[in-house]
Amino acid sequence: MALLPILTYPDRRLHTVAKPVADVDARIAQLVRDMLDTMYDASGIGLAASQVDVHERVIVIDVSQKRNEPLVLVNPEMVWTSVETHLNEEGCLSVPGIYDGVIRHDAVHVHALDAQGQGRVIEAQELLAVCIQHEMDHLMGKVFVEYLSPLKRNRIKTKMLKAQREDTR
Ligand code: K1U
Ligand code: ZN
Repeated sequence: MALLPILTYPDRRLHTVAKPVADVDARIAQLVRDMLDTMYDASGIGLAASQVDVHERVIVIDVSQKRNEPLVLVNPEMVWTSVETHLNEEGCLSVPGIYDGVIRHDAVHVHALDAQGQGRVIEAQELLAVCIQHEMDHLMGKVFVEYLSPLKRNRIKTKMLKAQREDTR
């Protein structure tokens, strides 16, 4: 089992736009295994490759109660979003300890490849839909705090930097 270090906000590498995966090969299979290990170890429901400083379009998700239904999305493309939206409470493994409301589409449809390079269509609602939108934002270099007001975002930035300084003492 390999745990990958997770970048923490406001690390500028989190704002890198991820590139499409050219080949779903053994390197990607290993990255997916390591990302799943890292997500489960951190008690997250999702993780984007951008968060572990790999800037390629790879996401892992598991929103199941028993934490035994991993979903792997390589080169995901959002093909449909519902008109209906909701305010949802979100957290982020790159912004530990911060939770706030973000408006997301209630349902989304996504085309992606799985860890074997097979094409998949995912029709998602509720928490899975929220998580997919959050993770796809990471691939575009966007962290959920960027939806918050500049005042809140700056407070979060200051809090994160203080915590990081204290951690390195
Ligand atoms: O991308 C990440 O940093 C993972 C993130 C995913 C996510 C959580 C909540 C809403 C949208 C996306 C997390 O897993 S944060 C930790 C967590 O497990 C959690 C937090 C709030 C609600 C549900 C789960
Ligand atoms: Zn996140």
